[in-house]
Amino acid sequence: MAIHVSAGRRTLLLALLALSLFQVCALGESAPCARYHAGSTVIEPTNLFSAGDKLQVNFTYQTRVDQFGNTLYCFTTDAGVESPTLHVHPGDQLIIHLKNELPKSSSSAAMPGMTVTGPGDCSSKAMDDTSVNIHYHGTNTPPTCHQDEVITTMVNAGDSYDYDVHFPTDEPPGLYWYHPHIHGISEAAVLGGASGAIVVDGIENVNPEVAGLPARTLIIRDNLVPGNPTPGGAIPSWDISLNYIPVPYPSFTPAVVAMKPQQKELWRVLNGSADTIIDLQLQYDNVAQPLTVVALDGVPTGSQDGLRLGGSVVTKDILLPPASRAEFIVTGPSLKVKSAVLSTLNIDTGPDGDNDPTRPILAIKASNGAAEPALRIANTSSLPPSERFFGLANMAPTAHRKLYFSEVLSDPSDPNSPTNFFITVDGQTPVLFDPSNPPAIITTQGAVEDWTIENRTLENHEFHMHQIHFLVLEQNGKSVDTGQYLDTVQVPYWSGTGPYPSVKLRMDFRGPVVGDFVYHCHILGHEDSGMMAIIRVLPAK
Ligand SMILES: [Cu+2]
Repeated sequence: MAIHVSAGRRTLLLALLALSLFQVCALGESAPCARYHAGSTVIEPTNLFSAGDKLQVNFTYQTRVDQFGNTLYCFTTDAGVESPTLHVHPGDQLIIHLKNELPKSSSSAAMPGMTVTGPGDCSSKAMDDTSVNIHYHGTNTPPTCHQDEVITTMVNAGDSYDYDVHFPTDEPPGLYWYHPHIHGISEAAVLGGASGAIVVDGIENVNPEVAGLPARTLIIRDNLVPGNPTPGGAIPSWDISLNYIPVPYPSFTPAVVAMKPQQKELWRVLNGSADTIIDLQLQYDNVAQPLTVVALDGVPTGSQDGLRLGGSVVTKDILLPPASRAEFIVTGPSLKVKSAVLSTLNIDTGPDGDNDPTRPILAIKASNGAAEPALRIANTSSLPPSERFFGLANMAPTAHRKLYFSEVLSDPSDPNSPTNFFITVDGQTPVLFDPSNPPAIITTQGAVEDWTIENRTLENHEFHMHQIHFLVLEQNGKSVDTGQYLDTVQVPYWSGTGPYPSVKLRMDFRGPVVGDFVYHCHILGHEDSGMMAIIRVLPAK
């Protein structure tokens, strides 16, 4: 059949062809799992918004090996959009139709013995190295089948699975994220890049300081360093990227963003790394700039315990353990600033820890003609939402527990044998995570518990609790009165002598969440090696 194209349409087609060629040129390698060249200008993830209390999206899970030999993974929509930012409101449903399009597994189970069986399973599957599921990190959604359940849900190559995740009406507005959570291969999936942001909209109603600001979503991920050089000095344990723009060793060429001079913007930064700890600092001509923090781990700062309006916190660096999020207001550089760089500062991870050195992430170019980000925060439109943590700080805890991180060589006589990683309730026998393990902790809905988490190892660990946030009460036995709620917190390494470093956390089980879910170290290499356990919350009588 002949196709007749009018002159006007021909011009349009040529323009579209030129645009697609430009897009291909901007990409280091293209679909699936597109990645950009080092030094590229930041492109925001596509924003998808809920309508009529629902956001519905189709995700395919795909993979390829890049030119460096790294295995990439990605969630892609029907329109070919990779890792979109999913915007919902409190009370919304997030519906994801997931199709696993990985090639069928050619190997046996990635974790022999990890076959999930028994009543209550969300999918009666044997795990293999293609298995995937989705964790809705930080959200206070139910840990039940087809929602935020990660112990038994596995979707293998060729299979489909429908998520229908119900956000509570009192979900704090802020930044959350999604990523695969299959025990044994979670690190590989997240290093591969299969992650994206979830935004619960409405932060302007809690902290009016952000109302009307242009906003950016910036996602830091990590990946294997090509060539596998031995970490140390300037050689990081992992390379990092920003919105899929690599910041590779040894050049550490940062990604680039253009801003109007001295423009105020809200930056939502997710440390979506599998293993890398980040300490953000913004420097203009080598001088650290104030960062006005408005939310951490999805919870507006200063909004707790009856103070329903949030309060900003000004700081000059922000520690972001893997999985953590910070939302802060940045004032762009003036035209006189010669060097404006967002960096991560060196992390002291301990004698057994990774090497997470200082390196730049993002260079800001001030320009009067700079385009504004696609997203702008709404103006304050309604009253602050109900406060899910109301009164928690002043409640009497119903239980105290002590847990600890530990590491043991799998063959104590062989220093080169793999390390087993444990998180254990003090008094119990350390056991590696297995989905068929019984719950290590059983509690009841309505409980308010104080947990002390000790680090008895020579490297940092990052305690993450699914389903609920916690209030940080103490660090190393000394009270901290920031009043901040988090879902992930760093427990620094033990030096080998003296008391174990610790944090004391107040767990809030007063909400609707019941069922089995997990807590673990969010350095995913540690989690995959056993550092995870199950808690069961029984319904209130
Ligand atoms: Cu750890």
